[in-house]
Amino acid sequence: MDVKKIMLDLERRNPGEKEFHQAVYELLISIEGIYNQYPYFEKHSVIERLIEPDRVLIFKVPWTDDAGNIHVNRGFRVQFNNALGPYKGGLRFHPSVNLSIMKFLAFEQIFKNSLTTLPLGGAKGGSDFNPKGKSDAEIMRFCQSFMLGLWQHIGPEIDVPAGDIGVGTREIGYLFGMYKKLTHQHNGTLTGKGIEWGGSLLRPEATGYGVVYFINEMLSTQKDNIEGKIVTVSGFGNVAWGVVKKATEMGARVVTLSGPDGYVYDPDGIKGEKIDYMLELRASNDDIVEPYVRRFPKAKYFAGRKPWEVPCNIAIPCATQNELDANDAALLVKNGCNCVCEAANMPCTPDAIEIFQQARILYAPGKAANAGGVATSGLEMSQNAMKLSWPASEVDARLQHIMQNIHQNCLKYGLEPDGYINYLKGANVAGFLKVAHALVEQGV
Ligand code: NDP
Ligand code: 2IT
Repeated sequence: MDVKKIMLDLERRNPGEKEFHQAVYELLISIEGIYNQYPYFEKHSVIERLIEPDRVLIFKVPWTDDAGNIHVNRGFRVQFNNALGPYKGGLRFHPSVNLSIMKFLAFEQIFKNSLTTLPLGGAKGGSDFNPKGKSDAEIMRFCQSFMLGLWQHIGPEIDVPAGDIGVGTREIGYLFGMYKKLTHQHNGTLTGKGIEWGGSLLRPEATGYGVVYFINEMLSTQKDNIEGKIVTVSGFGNVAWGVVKKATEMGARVVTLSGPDGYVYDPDGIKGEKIDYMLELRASNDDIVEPYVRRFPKAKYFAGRKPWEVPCNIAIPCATQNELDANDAALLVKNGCNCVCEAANMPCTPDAIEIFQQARILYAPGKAANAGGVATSGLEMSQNAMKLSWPASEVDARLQHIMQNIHQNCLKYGLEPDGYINYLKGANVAGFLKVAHALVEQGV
């Protein structure tokens, strides 16, 4: 495989899409070795076929605000690859959304979904709509208009969207309501639905729970576990909430949360009513964490700073891509952090990852560690198809099993001669091999 040539071609054909280039490059350098062992991948042009999305939908999303003003946003759905199953992946509503971010997320989703062992292809979508400060009625009208642009391209056997940044149960409800009106069908086209009308128990918690299960697996390779560990977390959204809930339940002390405004440090740990308060903070639509210190005055607020300066055993970035850079990584290592686990998608820059790996500390990429969210979406699809609903204990047992399995696969392909586990390589190789074989077997 000529990585340099592939990247030059990719950059020429997709100019300016820096997040997409970053995600492809990260995969290529991990799989180069194994790829070269299978000459038939080259013969079947597997890489060329893998880095070009099957389909990119871009559509206009006009909507009216409460004052009667008309706004126009842009909607996206990148259906990247369906070799393993129907397209599957979240929708992100955030002003930063653009084609590059959609493509990087959809591309990563292919390998993440492959790792879950469930029959799921890879996709992502969303809009540059900013939900901040919008009324409930405005969110509803936006979601309805978004669905008008998307409904003909999705379906339980075609493409099954879900939530991501800015899209939770409320938005999935409005999207589903419009889909139902347009198609006259009540089916499993979206996941993350309300529990009373087709959603799966534990889907809201699943991404965060899965991350903590994965961390425990990582620590078990050092005959250790999460109990008693000091944990720093960034973000304060859905994923951060699940992480804090499970890590605290398993005996860790989570001492930070963050927003785009700065971070809060709570030396007593974020537990009990503070975890419930996270949901209030998120629902306030202000998107700042500063109010936390007014409610819990023992905590301290650091405006404009990132939580990675706080000494910890485990760091879990839960906010957004490229939020943890080389300076942050060096500081974490210097302060004795032994485990960095990505709960967000691609939160660590390539330089930061290199620092973790050179320091030989535990580091896991999002596509392995946060796969519990989409895996539980897959379990929601199964329950919808069977028209029944599993108890929380059954969903949780399946989730734990899936996370253990992903960890095993990372070990299988990521163990290095000196005993260090390269989770990045392990996840990329394990995720890639299944998709690559399927592409070859299904023909051009
Ligand atoms: P949410 O919208 O619930 O929360 C994201 C939060 O992080 C927002 O409050 C956002 O604020 C904040 N944030 C954004 N940028 C920063 C930053 N630079 N520093 C600190 N906080 C920031 O989204 P989720 O919790 O669902 O998603 C978080 C991450 O997890 C994303 O990378 C997502 O792709 C990933 N993920 C989500 C899954 C899911 O099931 N929901 C599954 C797997 C991964 P603001 O809007 O003001 O920027
Ligand atoms: O990044 C992700 O894996 C998600 N946002 C969840 C996708 C899903 O289909 O549940």
